Amino acid sequence: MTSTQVREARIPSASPSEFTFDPETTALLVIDMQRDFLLPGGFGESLGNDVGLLRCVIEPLAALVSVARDAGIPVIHTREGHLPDLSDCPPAKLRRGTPSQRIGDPGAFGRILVRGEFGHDIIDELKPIEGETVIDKPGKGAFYATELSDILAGAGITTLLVTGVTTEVCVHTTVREANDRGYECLVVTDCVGSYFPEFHRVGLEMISAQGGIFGWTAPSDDVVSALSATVPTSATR
Ligand code: TIU
Repeated sequence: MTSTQVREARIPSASPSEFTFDPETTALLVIDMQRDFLLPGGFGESLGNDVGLLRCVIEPLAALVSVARDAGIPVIHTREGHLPDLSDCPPAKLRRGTPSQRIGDPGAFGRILVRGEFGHDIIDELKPIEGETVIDKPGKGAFYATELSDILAGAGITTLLVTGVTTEVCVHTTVREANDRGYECLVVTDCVGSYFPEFHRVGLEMISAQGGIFGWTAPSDDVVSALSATVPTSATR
């Protein structure tokens, strides 16, 4: 056994209770901040959604990403989408949605949710920087049919700060997957968004209910404060 210094970050205000984490074993997950979901005139808006409800996430999330980069916390981005021949899209998923606006159909920003198309890529404000991992996922969860587990294990990551869109769909599915795999998850409340304010509110409540059944929640200001006030503590490993 060797004694090492652990930097402990604390968020006393987290729900349902104080959340502590070691920045050395933490990653920031940025889920599906893609043009198809967020740009005015895009796929999300064409389905009748108000993209403003998602776009309010951009500013606090960009700030959090910047702080994470400065703190040396890996930033991992995901994109929901499919191969051009849609061979990785189950027929059941393909059949969902409005008949004129399905995955693979032409949209304002290229074929909807198809890899390589303009609309499939991440918005300019949150563009990954060189060296950051981008996970292309065919499902709502970031673990299903992706290399995410291997990447996290390889980097010794045990805690995830989870952000992105949408709260009740891809964020929730990913947090549930992560929880079952043994990760500690904190969902950053103003850095996740939904087209449905009620789903957003209840979705966040569901994460931390029952003593943190899936994880913790806290606003980005508190995460940023915790990171800037990390204190080294002695630990035996
Ligand atoms: N990324 C993600 O959440 N994909 C979705 O399809 N979300 C919806 O809310 N539709």
